[in-house]
Parts: sequence; C-alpha cells; structure tokens
Amino acid sequence: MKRLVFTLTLIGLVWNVAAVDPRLYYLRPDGLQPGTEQEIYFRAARAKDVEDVLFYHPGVKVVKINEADDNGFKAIIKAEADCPLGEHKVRLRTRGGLSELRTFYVGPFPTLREVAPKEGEGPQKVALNTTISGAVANESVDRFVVDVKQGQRISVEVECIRLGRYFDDASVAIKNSKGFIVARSDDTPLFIQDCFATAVAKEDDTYTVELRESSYGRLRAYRMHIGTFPRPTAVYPAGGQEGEEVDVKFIDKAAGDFTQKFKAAKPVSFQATFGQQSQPSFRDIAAFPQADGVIAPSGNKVRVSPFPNVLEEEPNNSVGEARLSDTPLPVAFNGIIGQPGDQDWFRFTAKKGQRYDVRVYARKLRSPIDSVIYICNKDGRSLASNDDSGGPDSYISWTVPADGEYTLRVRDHLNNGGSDYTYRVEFQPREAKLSLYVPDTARYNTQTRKNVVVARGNRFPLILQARRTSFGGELALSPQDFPPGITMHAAHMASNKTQLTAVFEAATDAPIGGGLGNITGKLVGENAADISGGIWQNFDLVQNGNRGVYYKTWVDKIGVAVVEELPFKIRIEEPKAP
Ligand SMILES: [Ca+2]
Ligand SMILES: [Ca+2]
Ligand SMILES: [Ca+2]
Ligand SMILES: [Ca+2]
Repeated sequence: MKRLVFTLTLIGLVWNVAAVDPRLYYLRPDGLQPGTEQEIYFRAARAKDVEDVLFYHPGVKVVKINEADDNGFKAIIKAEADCPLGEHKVRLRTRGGLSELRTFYVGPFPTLREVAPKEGEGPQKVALNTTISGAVANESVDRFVVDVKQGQRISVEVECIRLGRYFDDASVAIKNSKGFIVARSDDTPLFIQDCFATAVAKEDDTYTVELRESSYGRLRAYRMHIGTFPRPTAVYPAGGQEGEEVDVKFIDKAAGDFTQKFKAAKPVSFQATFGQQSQPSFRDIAAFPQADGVIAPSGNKVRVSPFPNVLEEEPNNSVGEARLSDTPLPVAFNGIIGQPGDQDWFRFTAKKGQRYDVRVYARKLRSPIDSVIYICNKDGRSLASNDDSGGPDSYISWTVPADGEYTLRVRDHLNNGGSDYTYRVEFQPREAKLSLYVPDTARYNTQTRKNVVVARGNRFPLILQARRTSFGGELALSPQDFPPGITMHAAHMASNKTQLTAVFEAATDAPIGGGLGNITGKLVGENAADISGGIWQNFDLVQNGNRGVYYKTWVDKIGVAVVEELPFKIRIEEPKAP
C-alpha cells in the first residue's frame, strides 16, 4: 500500500493554521419562525470577510449579509413556510476558513426579546403563543405574565441545554394570580435537563411563568415558548414504516389523549439510523402534535424504519396470552407498559439461521421506560435476554436456532409503568453498514479540524475514520459535492484498517469558495457487494469534562472550503521502499 508522509515547509514566520478560521459564538435571536425573514446577529470573530452562512438543512437561507465588524455581523435570514421545525445547524465561511458548527431553532411562534422590568414595574406581559429569547442572571428568576381563559391550555417549553452551548439546568413553574403552582418541572424524560409545564386553566386568570436555574445559578441563554399548544409526553406507536401514513396517539396527561396522522417520510441518512444509544435513531424525525391549529415547538421523537408495525393487544401479560403475529419478520413490535407491573408478550414465527439485531427504541425516543427484553421459545422459556446493551434500551443479537414459533417478553427494569411508557422492538435483519467520520483531535474538543479547508495552491491532510458493521474489505473513498478546484488524494482503506489520512489539494487558481459536501466510502474488489456510506459526524456540543456528553448533534455533511494562500506549503513525500 502507498504510504504518504506530509512535510510542512514554513516560509517566514511560524503560522498557526487554526488562526485563520473564523469563530462563531452564537446567533441572536437563536431562532426564527417559518415563513418569515429575520435579522440575526452572528456574534463571531475573524468574520469581517464573511462570504457565506452555510445551513445543513433545507428551508433556511441567507437573504443578505450586512456590514461586519470585529465582533460579528448581521444578516437577514429567511425560513421558508415549509421549513422543518426543530434544531438547525449552521457554519460561517470566510475567505480564511470555516467556523465551528452552531445550532439554532426554527419554531412555530414569533420571537420576542426578554425585557428586564424596571424598578417598581411588574413582570413583562406576553401574548399567548410567543417565544421569548433571553438569559437568567445568577440567583435570579425571570417572570412573564400571560392572560388565559378558563378551559384554555397553557403550556410552557424551554430550550436551554438543547441550544447546545452551556451545561445550564432550567426549571419552570406556572402560577395563578393567587400564587399557587398550577404546573412545574425541572428535568423531564422528554427533554433531558430542559423542562416543560402544562395545564388546562381552571379559571380566567393572569398566570405568571417563572423560569430559573435549577439551583438558582444562571441560565446563560434560553428560548421559552408560552402558548396554548398541546404538550403530550409520548406518541404511540412511536414510529412507522417508511412512506406509510400512521395513525398515532399522543399521550397527553394534562388535557387527554388525541390522535393525528403521521407521514413516515424516508429518512435521508438511513443507514446511520440503526445507531447505538448515543446516536439519534433517525435524523430529526419527530411527530409534532397539533391542537386547535397550534403546533408544539418540540416534536415527540419517532423512529422510521423499513419494517411494518405490529401493535400489542392487551391482555398479553403471560406467554399463554401472547397472540401470534400474522406479519412475518422483520417487524417492529410496539407497546406501552401501561401500568406498574405490566408486561407484554408477543408471539411470532421465525426461520432457522435468520440473524437479527433485536433493538429496543424507547429511551432513545425519550420514553421513561428502562426496558428489559427476553426472546423465549413458544412456551415462554427464555433463550436470550438483555437489559441495557443499547444504553437503557435493550439489544440482543439473535440467530434463530430452528424453524418455529417464538415469543418476545417486554417489561420495565423496575416494574414501573404508565400511560407514556411506550416502546418499540425492531427485529432488524443483520446487514452491512458503513459510515465515515473525522475523529476528535483532542479530548473534550469536538469542533477543531472537522472540515476540509485548503489554501489555494496548497494541501490539507485530514484523518478519516470508518465505522463498519458486519463486513470486511477494502474501501475506496471519494469526495461528493466538493467546490471546484479541490482534488482528493487517498489510498484505499485496507480491510484491516479503520483509519486513513486523506490529502486534499487546491489548484493555484481554484476559486475562493466552499460549502457542505460529503466523502463516501465504497467496498471495492472482485465481486464486492454494493456497500457504501458517507459522513455521519457527531458534535458533542454540551459536555461536562469526564462526566460525559449531555447534548450532541449529528450531521451527514462535511464543510469544505478553498481559502486564500498561506505563507507555507504542505509537501507530500512518498517514502521509497527500502
Ligand atoms: Ca432542569
Ligand atoms: Ca402493554
Ligand atoms: Ca401487558
Ligand atoms: Ca434497560
């Protein structure tokens, strides 16, 4: 195999390569509404020569970049009317490089800046269905008042840790005019450290929403939605088959369950969706609940897969009560551990030698259940069981021992249960999967050197790592949607290797430019199966040292840019074989 060695030839001063990339600290406001244009301030450094704002998802675009100074710039950003709600990702491109990735939200309501009340003034009054963008000072509480009619819904939802910037822990309460707490929450299975509170108003009243840090510290940035939107804690079934329209039931403890249609569109990055607990089970797929024409700011996460749904039929609390599914494997079994002590049994047939990844999607979808599953013979004797191999979610790699009937048993680890303890167990045929990523260059640093940034007439090396599942063999890597003037040099990744360094070269006359591209890997060799995959990159946005990653996001593209000439050159040497 060809081995490449890189040499850095410095001309003149020692130059810090990273120094030319711009920095992006935050967006203010850090969200906008579909069908609107908004002036957004990008707090940034080394971005005076900003040329482009790169969005990872469709539906958002730059209309105009206004004048920049040393601290950042303003730009008019437009979200199309059909722009997906939820988290979006962004980077800056300057003539010198690419910034880190930051996130912002597209939400259903107009955004209002928090106004601190003056001495002697009451709290800021807001209209229902408003998003407030603000921050809470140390030992302080942010208060807002809102008029609500009897029988009307009042819901509050907070994006704080989900803004992907700080390890800040929000806590929220709704009080009536007599000071009684109507609803409150701190952490929720649905939103991790973020919270929501929701109730149906018992009387016409002016309600106060109080937001603070959980232990009276500060919240450095938040988005808080106050409105009449529904806030179910779960959706059932929590997924559907690609392309199908599914009738789903939202489990809404405050105002009663309701059903809605959910169209299970095929995920764009499908092969990455099998993931581990730490990965999302889909790419931004959620069913957004809606009531009386008002949509909730956050969806309930769902899983879209190639398998048909099988729904539990209670009573199914023992092997004898397990009903035989007439849908052959592979399927997705769906149920709810409806009350403490509930367990659910499913019966199915399988063929000798079939190999399945039996994977639970529950906590991954923000269900409170801590699943335990058992694959049993037709009489209920356990053949395999698992509690936590996929995080709190269970996972079993199972090879069917003989043709015949089998049963699946699902329960909660502590025998807890409730109306929103939804789960989904997929029998996924074992198949080859491939994705690529750029490994972290340092501990607790998820952003540095994750892009391809090549100076004109120069070269840029980047380490690429492959995740292979259930196959071996040599991989050929190739660039996709790269800007003109960049060439990629990479040997094949040998079957016994998971990493290689690719070198990117920009022509001396390559236009300064860039965007979001991809790098794909493909299995090569005689009679090679058709296995390929592209970039699937995590960004660990909120981490707390060695205590772990609290909020991360994933993208399926890589930033690529041709930048201005550098005062040094990277030379590639091919060592002669001894
Ligand atoms: Ca909290
Ligand atoms: Ca059940
Ligand atoms: Ca049951
Ligand atoms: Ca478990």
